[in-house]
Amino acid sequence: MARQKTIITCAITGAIHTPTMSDALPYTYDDIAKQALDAAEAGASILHLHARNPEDGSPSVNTDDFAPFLPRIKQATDAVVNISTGGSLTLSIQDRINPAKTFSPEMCSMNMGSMNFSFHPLANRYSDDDWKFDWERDYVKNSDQNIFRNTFRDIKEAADTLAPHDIKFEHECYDVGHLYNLKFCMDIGLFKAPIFIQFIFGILGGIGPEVDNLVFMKRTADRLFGDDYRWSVLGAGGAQMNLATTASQMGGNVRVGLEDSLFISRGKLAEGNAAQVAKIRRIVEDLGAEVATPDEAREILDLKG
Ligand code: KMH
Ligand code: ZN
Repeated sequence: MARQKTIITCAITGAIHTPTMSDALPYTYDDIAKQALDAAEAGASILHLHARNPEDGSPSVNTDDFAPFLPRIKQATDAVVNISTGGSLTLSIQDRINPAKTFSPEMCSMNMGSMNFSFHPLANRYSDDDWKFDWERDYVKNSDQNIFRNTFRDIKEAADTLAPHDIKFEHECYDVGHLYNLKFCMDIGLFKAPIFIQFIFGILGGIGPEVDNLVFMKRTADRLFGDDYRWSVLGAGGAQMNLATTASQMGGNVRVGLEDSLFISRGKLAEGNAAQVAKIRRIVEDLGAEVATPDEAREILDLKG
């Protein structure tokens, strides 16, 4: 059987990193649009999008902060638009799903469990100047702001509200328990096959970025979902490229982008999203696989198109 092509998703800006961490992180409307188009041109067939407040780069779920760049992206590329429902950690599920509800994209994220959630400052530290943080202030005193809440009620609210829009979910699974949550939700009829799972490694609070863990997550998903799922891998931080490479060799799809990692190689910041897409595309193709076009991604993932 011919090997299925590899879908590259690019997550352009996210909500975890701050503009103080890298000059390349886009947060104005123009920059988000430009980097999204460059990423599509470089080979990304899916663009996973968050909005930010253009003044200070803080995460935004305000539809007024999506409206200036979404139509520009849709006009200038046929890449699949995927809108985040992750928003930021302190927001309610209603606020988080509002952009997807308003713009009804082909895809949106669906986070599959509650957890502690942060960028891993130690795993991504290459010099003493990197990623300074204050354990007492950032993690102990502000620990309520490190909880990413995705209870079953939240998941149901998101699924029920978005159901009429026929949006394909990118099921974000940050640990093996989230696969079991997803299976449970399928068993009770909340989500229907075929599903698309994003295996996520390297978030502080989730499963670590070791290849063993990728094999374990894949084996678990095979057991739980059989042929009813497609999958992709996202390594947060410095593990991004090696996990994406391994995933593509295992027959999976890949996600890169500055939402997930600011680096292009060990300790070196990426100049932009397109550089990461070009790098993983080169690796995927050098190792003998083919990259999917947006329409091929639509077919593989059974999108509304
Ligand atoms: N902002 C987050 C806490 C998603 O796009 O759905 C995680 C997140 C994932 O945003
Ligand atoms: Zn996201």
